[in-house]
Amino acid sequence: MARPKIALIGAGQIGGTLAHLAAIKELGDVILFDIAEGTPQGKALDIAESGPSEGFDAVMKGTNDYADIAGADVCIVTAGVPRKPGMSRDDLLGINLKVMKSVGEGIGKHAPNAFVICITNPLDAMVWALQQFSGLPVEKVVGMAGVLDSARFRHFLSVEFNVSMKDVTAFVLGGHGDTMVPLSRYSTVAGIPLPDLVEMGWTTQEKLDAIIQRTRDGGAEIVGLLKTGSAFYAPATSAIEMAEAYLKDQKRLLPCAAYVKGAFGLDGMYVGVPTIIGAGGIEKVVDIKLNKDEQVMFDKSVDAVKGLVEACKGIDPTLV
Ligand code: A3D
Repeated sequence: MARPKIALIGAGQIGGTLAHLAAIKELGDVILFDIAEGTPQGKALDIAESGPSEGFDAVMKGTNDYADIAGADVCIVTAGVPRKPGMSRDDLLGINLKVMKSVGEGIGKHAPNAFVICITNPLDAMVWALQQFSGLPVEKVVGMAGVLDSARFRHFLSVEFNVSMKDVTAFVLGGHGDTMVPLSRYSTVAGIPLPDLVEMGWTTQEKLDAIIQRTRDGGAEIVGLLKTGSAFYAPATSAIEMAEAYLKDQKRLLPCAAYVKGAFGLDGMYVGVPTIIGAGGIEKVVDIKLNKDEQVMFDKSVDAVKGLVEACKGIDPTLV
C-alpha cells in the first residue's frame, strides 16, 4: 500500500518540526510547502539526510507550488506569522486571515479529501475561516489547541505531584486564548480527579489555581523566553498526535477546536471541545456536562471567539 501523503503548509518553526516528527514516526511521505523560496526545499533535504541515521524511507519534498500537495491525506497548516513579546494571538488576525484565504483555496483545489489541521493563530477564528475558504466538510477541518494546552497542564501537574506524565490526564476546553478553560473536575492522576487530590492533601487549591493560570499563560511564557517567536516543539507534537489518530483510525478522544452545532448549546461555531478523531475526521463532539462555574468560563471563552469571528467578517465580507 502506498504511504500516506502529508502536506505541511508553512515550513517555519512548527512546519519544520512537523516534517521531522512525521519522518521519524514514519507517518508517510511529506510535502513541505511555503511561499519563501528555498526554505521548504532546504528543510526537506536536511530532514531527508537524517533518514540513513534514523532509518526511515519516507520521501521529503519541499515546494512553492500548491500542485505538489495534490492528493494529500493530511494537511497541517502553520502558514502565517507567530506573535512576538507583547503581542496577543488576536493581534495576528488581520495578516493571518489573508494567509488563510490563499491556503484554503490551495487546499480546496488540490487536496479536497484531506483531513486538515490548522495551527495558525488566532486559532479558533483561523480554523473557521480556513474551513470556509477551503470549502471542505466541517468534520475534515479542525484546529489544534486543546491537545497542546492540556499537555502544558499535564506537564505542570506531573511536576507538582511528582508522578509520571503518562498517568496525568487533563482537559482544557474553550477558545485558545486568555479565556481558555482548564477543567479541574475532568483532570486526573490515574483517574483521581484534581479536587479529590486537593482534599487528600496532595496539593492546595492555591497551588492548583497557580498551575491553571500558568497553563492559560503557557504560550506567552515561551514567547517571553524565546523573544523571537512562539513555541514550536510541543505544538508540532500535539498536531502529529491528531494526524496519527486520523491516519490510524485510532478513535482518540482529544480536545480540539471543532465545529460544534447542537452540543454545548452552540449553534454552529468552532471552539475547543472534546472530540473523537478517527478515519472519518472529527467523528463525534463529546458533549460533557459543565457545572455552573465551568459553564460561565466556557461561555466567556465562546464570546471571545465569537468576537474574533465577527472581526474576520468585518475584514472579509465573503465570510458568512
Ligand atoms: P514561523 O516560523 O514564522 O513559520 C510560518 C511560516 O509561514 C513561514 O515560513 C512563512 O514563510 C510561512 N508563510 C507566510 N505566509 C504564507 C502563505 N501565504 N502561504 C504559505 N506559507 C506562508 O511561525 P511558527 O511556525 O512558529 O508558527 C506558525 C503559526 O502557528 C503562527 O500563527 C503561530 O501563532 C501559531 N501557533 C499556534 C499554536 C497553537 O497552539 C494554536 C502554538 C504555537 C504557534
